[in-house]
Amino acid sequence: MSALGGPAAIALGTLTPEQILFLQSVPKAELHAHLNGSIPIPTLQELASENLAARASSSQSESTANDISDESITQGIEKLMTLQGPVLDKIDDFFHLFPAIYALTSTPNALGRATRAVLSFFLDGALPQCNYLELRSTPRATKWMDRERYLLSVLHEMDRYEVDKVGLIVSLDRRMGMEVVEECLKIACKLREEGRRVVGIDLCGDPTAGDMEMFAPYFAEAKRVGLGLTLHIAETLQNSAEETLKLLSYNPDRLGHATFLNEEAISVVLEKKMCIEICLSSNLLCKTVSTLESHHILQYLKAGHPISICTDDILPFRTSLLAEYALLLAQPPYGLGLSEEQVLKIGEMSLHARFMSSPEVA
Ligand code: 6MZ
Repeated sequence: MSALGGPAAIALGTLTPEQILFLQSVPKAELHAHLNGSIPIPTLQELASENLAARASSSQSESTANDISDESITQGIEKLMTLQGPVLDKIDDFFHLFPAIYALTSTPNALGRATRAVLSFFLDGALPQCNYLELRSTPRATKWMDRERYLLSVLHEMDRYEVDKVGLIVSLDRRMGMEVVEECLKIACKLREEGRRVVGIDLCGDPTAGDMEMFAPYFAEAKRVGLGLTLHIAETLQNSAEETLKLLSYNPDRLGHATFLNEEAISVVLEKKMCIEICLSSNLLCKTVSTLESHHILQYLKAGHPISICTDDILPFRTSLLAEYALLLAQPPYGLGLSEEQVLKIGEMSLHARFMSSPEVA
């Protein structure tokens, strides 16, 4: 809790103890959380100091080969530790936060520890954040592991939990080349066939990068083998209407952000009942939405359209799922002032939009 800051923490601070207990009791799913953006600060700190100590004791050439410099890691981690309130001037700044984190999760062991801490944050303790988690991550090949090993390290940590508690979404990055996309998809399908808990495919990364045409056969294949499909879409004003319609034509089950949809896109989304993964703090702090009152969540609530409240990246956004739900219940201007009944309904919608088909969630 001490790591909370920003609009969601303020909203949480305005609630009574009874209201907080109510939010904790709401059955809900976290469906949009990026692994490397969700590492709790103490774990990140541990990984950073171990990484720097290991670099200092190994030879200079080995520690810096194919990698970022010690200074960049130190500066990057320092920045992540000290982020407060409105974090970023614009969404582009957000993606520069990741190279330092990636340098700390580049071995199977470190990635496993980071995953364990993220799963524990969401699922453990007397008052877990959610009843069900779909955690997503982009398979990375490093000096110490290939992409399959990356996913196996994450899945290994998930195996500590019941199957109806957590599933893995494999993220494809918009910046990936065709060969890498193909490789990631192949591994995802293979692991799923082997009975591992890979539940879906995501498209993420810098919203201004990449050629969306290229993904067509891969998304079709993912759907064919029964994987869920969720796409980051229209996250910034720069995303063109053509690109958005192209992505919608792949028939995704869910959409990440969907902030800048035009009338035509909205009508497709409403007609096909595609669930919108809403990340309130993320949008406010990346400045893609200026105020809560102008957030697109309101139009979907009004239409009774399926949505799911999500955290996106608790590390830079200094939030939690409980704090995101506080933004629903808190009175304006700190929150949307929704009723408890509405909040319960939203929690129910998130469980309903899971990719994993399991009859009951504890
Ligand atoms: C788009 C995002 C994101 O996959 O390495 N990521 N992509 N929009 C966002 N909202 C602001 N937040 C995170 O987790 C980190 C990666 O997730 C994507 C970025 O590609 C980031 O590098 P993984 O576990």
